[in-house]
Amino acid sequence: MVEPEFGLKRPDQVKVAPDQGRGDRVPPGQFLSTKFPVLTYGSAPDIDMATWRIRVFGLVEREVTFTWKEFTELGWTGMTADFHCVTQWSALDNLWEGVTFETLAAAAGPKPEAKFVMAHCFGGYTTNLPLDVCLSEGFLAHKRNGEELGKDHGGPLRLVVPSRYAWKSAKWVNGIELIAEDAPGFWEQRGYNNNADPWQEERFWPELTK
Ligand SMILES: Nc1nc2c(c(=O)[nH]1)N[C@H]1C(S)=C(S)[C@@H](COP(=O)(O)O)O[C@H]1N2
Ligand SMILES: [Mo]
Repeated sequence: MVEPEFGLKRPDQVKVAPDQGRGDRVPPGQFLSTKFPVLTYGSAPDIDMATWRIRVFGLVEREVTFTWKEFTELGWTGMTADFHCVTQWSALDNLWEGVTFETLAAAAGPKPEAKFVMAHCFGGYTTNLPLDVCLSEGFLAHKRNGEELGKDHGGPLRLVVPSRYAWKSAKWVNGIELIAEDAPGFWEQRGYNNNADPWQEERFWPELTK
């Protein structure tokens, strides 16, 4: 695998996710975990780096598809962020390494009508997010705390969206689709809350939460 040349030596090279500035860092109903459990529906896909691609498509000025090498050359950086799983564990201060969503999106040029994102993954998983959320804090991560994600945590590349429950942090991401109207992804079609804000405990559809 191509190792991008990037040493996280200067703190100003690392983006800080918006939630990091909060006084209280653990959302209601969550407990702190020092572990990083694996949560996958089904099994982890087998991915061949030689044929790996990521595509940005939909409401864009120019559809783009990158090989792994091309992707690593887009602008390698870091982001520190907390991670909140709907099964109630939170892992704070993760250092993610990869490319910001903003950088990836800029390569394709979102059209003004683009308001939402559908993330697509190897294996067929999908999740939906507002485009403005993705642009401000979305991150395409290859490493966590200095280590490659590995097969179970979404390697070689996963989306990370710190301000939403972790099912929105799509593993094995291979497509970013920009759309005008919101549409539910895999878990959002199956009873998970569309917005998924951990600070509001938006875990499941309101009627299922009560
Ligand atoms: N492609 C894909 N992405 C996924 C999932 C999945 O099943 N498939 N599970 C989601 C859920 S429910 C959670 S909580 C997080 C867990 O990430 P982790 O296994 O790295 O802890 O990944 C999310 N991303
Ligand atoms: Mo989850």
